[in-house]
Amino acid sequence: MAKAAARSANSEPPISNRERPEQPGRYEASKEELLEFYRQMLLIRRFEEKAGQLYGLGLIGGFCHLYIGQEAVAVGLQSGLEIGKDSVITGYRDHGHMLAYGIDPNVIMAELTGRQAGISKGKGGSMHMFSTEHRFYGGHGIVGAQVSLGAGLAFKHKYEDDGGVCLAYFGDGAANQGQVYEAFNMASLWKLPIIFVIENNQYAMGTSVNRSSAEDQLYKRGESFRIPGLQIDGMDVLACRGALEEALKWVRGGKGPIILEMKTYRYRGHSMSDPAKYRSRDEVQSMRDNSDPIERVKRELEAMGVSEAELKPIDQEIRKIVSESADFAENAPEPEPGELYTDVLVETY
Ligand SMILES: Cc1ncc(C[n+]2csc(CCOP(=O)(O)OP(=O)(O)O)c2C)c(N)n1
Ligand SMILES: [Mg+2]
Repeated sequence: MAKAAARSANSEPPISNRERPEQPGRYEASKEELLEFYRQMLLIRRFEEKAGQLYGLGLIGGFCHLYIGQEAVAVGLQSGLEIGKDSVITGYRDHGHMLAYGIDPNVIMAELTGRQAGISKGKGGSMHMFSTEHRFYGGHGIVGAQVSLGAGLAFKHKYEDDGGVCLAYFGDGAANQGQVYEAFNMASLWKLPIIFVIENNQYAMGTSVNRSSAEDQLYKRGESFRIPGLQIDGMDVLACRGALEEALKWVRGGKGPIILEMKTYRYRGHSMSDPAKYRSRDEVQSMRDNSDPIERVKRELEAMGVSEAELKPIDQEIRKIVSESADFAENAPEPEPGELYTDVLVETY
């Protein structure tokens, strides 16, 4: 009986005996690559700071969730994808992921200020940005929904045999949502090419992962579905990229889905309206002082012989790009009233 119970229903060996991905090492970046990672992370940091300012000035309406602190995750992971072949989908904290994919900061900022030139014609705002050209499928406000949609994108990759992989991001809070596990089941059963990325920034809106999760080691959440998981330092861009390489090997090798739990931290509130009563200032300051992903890359660059003076032009270039994006977003016209009637799905079901 015990023997029979140990056998898998689909005749594959029990999970304990199965092949597992290796714990990935840090990616060995060239100086040029590391400089590019630095540039991209700094762009996200400065862009988000500016978005925070514009929000404070009343130029951005609705919700706005900043990515400050988490930059290494999007940059490290997406630097290893093939734009236009692989697909990406995420939740509402999406500006950083778009920037990491090289999407024009002007059209992202213009979307934030609700202008016609915005990437969703000013009608999506912070949480609903898409670039089908990049196969970037949002930007979703419903917690966890992007996981099921991501499974759908992965199904399409498999169905069309296009060699692509879907990278589906979600948070530690979303990891407790039911539909996530329905998606896990199907993705594993059909061996879909999908990397489930849990951005564990330690908090949902105001609840810490330990308070809300019976199993807070989120990389283990796929065990019941035969999806292996890896826990990664999400404050280290090279660890993130190393993880992506291992995950791609697994998924492109036809072995089905994999989970990457990225241990990261958000410095700012959940959204721009967050009373921040659930954690101390000291905790945030300590993360900023000891684990900042950008400072870390700076130190690595220094070790490679790149001086502070060599980084200055990059900092200046980024400030210019961000300030131009804000000017563009402030001065671009709002959508015409007629736009209320376009891009609206009206059908009878
Ligand atoms: C289905 C659903 N339930 C609740 C909410 C409200 N809500 C928005 S964000 C959030 C917390 C999600 O936290 P997490 O998944 O950790 O993502 P993070 O904000 O940390 O990136 C909640 C509960 C929602 N948008 N959708
Ligand atoms: Mg979270």
